[in-house]
Amino acid sequence: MRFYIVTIFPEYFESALNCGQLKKARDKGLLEFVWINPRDFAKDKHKTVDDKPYGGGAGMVMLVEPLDKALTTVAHVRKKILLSAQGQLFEQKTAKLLAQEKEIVLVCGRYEGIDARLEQLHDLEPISIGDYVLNGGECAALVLIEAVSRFLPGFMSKQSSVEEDSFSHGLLEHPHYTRPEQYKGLRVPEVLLSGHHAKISSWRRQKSLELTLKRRPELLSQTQLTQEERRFLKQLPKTSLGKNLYLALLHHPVLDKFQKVSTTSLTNLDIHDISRVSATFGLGGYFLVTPLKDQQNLAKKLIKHWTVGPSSQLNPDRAKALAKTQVATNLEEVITRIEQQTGQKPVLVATCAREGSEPLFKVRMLLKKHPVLLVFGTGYGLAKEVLKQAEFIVHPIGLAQQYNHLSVRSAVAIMVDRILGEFY
Ligand code: 4H6
Repeated sequence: MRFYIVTIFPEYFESALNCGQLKKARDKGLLEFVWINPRDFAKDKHKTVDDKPYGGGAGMVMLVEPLDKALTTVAHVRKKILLSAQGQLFEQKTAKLLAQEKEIVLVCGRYEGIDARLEQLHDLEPISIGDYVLNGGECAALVLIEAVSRFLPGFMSKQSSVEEDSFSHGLLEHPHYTRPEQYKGLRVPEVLLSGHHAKISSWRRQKSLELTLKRRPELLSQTQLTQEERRFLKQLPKTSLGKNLYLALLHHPVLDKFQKVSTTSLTNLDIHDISRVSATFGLGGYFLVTPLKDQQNLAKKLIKHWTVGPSSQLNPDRAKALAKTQVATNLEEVITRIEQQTGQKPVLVATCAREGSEPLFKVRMLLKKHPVLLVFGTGYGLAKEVLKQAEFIVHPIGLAQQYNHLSVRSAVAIMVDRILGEFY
């Protein structure tokens, strides 16, 4: 495979491409590098390759002409890549794909950037190695070269190992051990000494799953897992954010259809279904909030019926769900009870079908450190005074639509899943 590297700093690559496996691959003729320096195509005697930006601003911009001329010398190459933070993300699968090419041109920008017309003159594919800014594309080009080269047949001493690496299965790699068997009292896991290949391979897969869940859970959603692997992940102890999340369903102060502050009645479906969401996600608690004594008594009677009454025997799942549902007179009482339970004042977060701008992700982040009380309104939504009391209001669900009349229990289920929902 041949890389053409367009750079004003060819010396940047010297040591990196003359070490270890890359050096070996070059010696074997597996890899070949050709440098093209835009400076060699500069017109003036000073070999200028940059100039001030039109429109003003700090720094300099790479001139289009030297780069255009440099690229014209490699016009026959199909794959031409511009290393740029504005590009598509470079991943293991990109590396594997690029390894199919015979020749690749890598364009490395410097200064503040490149005159945009270069991309109109040449078919360049912008690729980024990650969300950060570098002084130049050279370092990114090296990253790409190294990741791609590993896929070339004959590059790795043992070809199978590239397929066993992190990401090749969409998971993080399992830990490795070598001699001695014991170091400073730390032993190598027994299974690795057993010689039992099936057990070792199953242990490695499990470690790989564990590590991925802990550090990069989003990778699990893009990976094909077997039933057994899913079962394994399910039984792992959870870093349970759920127990820090509390729900309150407010029946006062809420708005009526004339935007007047009023009080609504309890709804049996909301009591049951939100309790079931609360149990399913292992939440800290669910509070039914109403100032009306007879409504409170009704709720308590209903909860008792399902948790200790005759139905608790017949329907133990429902008993479990309703066991965590409590009745409170107002929001202040809910806050006090959460404070008693956790030793911390909960962060109050409001929900509203009409306004609110904060992403639910913010709630997930908060849960790592604080209990959060997510407040839902009934009727035509929470009264202004409650919205004002809240730290922030989360973004309503389904905002693209004009129609926004989800039942509160549907909104609860969707929001809780978006906050805590597992990726896999
Ligand atoms: C092209 C255009 C790649 C290349 C502008 C390159 C990050 C990545 C560069 C620039 C890169 C990446 C010059 C803009 C320096 C900022 C070189 N940065 N820049 N993430 N920089 O892959 O100023």
